[in-house]
Amino acid sequence: MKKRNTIVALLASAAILITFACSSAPTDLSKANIIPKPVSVTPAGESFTLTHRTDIYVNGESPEILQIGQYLADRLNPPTGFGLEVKKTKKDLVRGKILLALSDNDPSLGDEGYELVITDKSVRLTANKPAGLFYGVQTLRQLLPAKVEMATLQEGPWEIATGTIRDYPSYSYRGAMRDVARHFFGVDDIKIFIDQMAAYKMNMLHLHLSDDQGWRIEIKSWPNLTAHGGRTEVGGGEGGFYTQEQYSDIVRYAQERFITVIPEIDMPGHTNAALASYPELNAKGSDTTLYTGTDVGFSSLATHKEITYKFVGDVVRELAALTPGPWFHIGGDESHSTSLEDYIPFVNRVQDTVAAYGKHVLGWDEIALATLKPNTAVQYWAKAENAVKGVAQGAKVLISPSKYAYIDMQYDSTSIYGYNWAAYIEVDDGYNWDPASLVPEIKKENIIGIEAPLWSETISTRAEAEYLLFPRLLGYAEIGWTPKELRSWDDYKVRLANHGLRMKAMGISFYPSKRIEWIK
Ligand code: NGO
Repeated sequence: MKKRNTIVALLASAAILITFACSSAPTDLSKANIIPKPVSVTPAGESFTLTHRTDIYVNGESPEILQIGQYLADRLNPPTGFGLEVKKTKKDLVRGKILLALSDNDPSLGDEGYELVITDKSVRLTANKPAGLFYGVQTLRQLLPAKVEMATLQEGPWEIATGTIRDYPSYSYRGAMRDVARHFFGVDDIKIFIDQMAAYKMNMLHLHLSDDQGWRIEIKSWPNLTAHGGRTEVGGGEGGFYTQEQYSDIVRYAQERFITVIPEIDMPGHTNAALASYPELNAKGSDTTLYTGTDVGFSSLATHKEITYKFVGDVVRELAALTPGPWFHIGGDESHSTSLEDYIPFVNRVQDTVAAYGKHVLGWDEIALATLKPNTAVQYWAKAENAVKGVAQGAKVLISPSKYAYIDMQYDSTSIYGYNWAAYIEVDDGYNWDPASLVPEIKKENIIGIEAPLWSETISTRAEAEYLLFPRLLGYAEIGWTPKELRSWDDYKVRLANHGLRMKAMGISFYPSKRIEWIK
């Protein structure tokens, strides 16, 4: 029996040797197709092989570091079948293993940067803060073959080119917005999206939680908002909403992936769902009719009534208490049914309310017509002159120009979903621009970052959302992370072509743009 086992083992080793001999291990780290492109990559010309012995060691006191180690193990174990374990160590290097270590002696990496040193014997990932380790882990994933993204057992070998990557982001706000008001998307869809964002080092998820067509977050002191206002959506479907527990679950899931959730309650316009749920919030009338069309600009909270401010105060209080991040988005766009004389004092007062509950205000660029409080930031989507007014008041700008960054814009005239009122945005159009070169008065130091909003009038399923989101989201992730000098379409399109297989392995239904020579 023993002899037979030995023969079996010998045959297995021979098979492994043959597999290794046939595969050409990657040895040039500079050829790795990493998105977003790292700040610096220094190849060392050899390769490292991940095996069942490559356990993950963590060195650092932060509770998050174990969690990041486990996150990496959870990504690697299903496809490799290696059953890698996460172990604590006090050492700076562990031969033959992957080491994640916190050491705050590398100021140039900042709070989100990392250094990844790969030799033929070990992988060493260091960062000042847990977020940096998390991003380093994302890079490590991308250095492995695309099938590492599969949830089922795949054949190796699992090889990585050696060298050193030092990397940190250009902007601290790298975001995407999901409109769950026009069509509702459930917790599971949003969690999948959070994982997709995390893979590309994005860190801010803006949830557009209310609009004319639906109110999507439970507010305990105003229950009819969801009981009535959450019951439909564009086209008359059944709508839906998040309970506070579900919202907290999303926030937690995002936090574990270093993503901050920013809730938006759009006001004073885009409020039909609230007005229909509580008619006393209307200036006049008592209409309780829900709206399932796609017009904008027809609704307004009654800015002269005190009940409106009681309502806003309650909503902000409940939602701020569930939101650990610093931002609260008050919308403020397209208030065509509110006169400017009413709009300005409304926005001024709501900023105070948000500040009273400990949050900073974000708002669409129209809010710059009001008097901005310190820390209020303006999201530039339509009018440069509004954003410039914000800058003149000392506000920071979040860059989301509809012409370049609206993910609900169609790729071209053949696109099945999306709008084209701002532009057609093919994959190269979405990539080939720079946030700090759009408007002369808005310089890099005025900008907190970039956000790509996905409005959902024309989409209602995860696959439809992914068709618009991917592959463009990867380009927005790169614009937010990679310095302008290192970005070029010619280089990006090759890396993106390689990410087709990776997106496929992740189960993403992306739009196969003809401008990319996808690797099959
Ligand atoms: C606009 C409008 C939204 C629409 C979107 C459609 C802003 C800030 N307000 O963007 O209500 O859904 O366009 O592209």
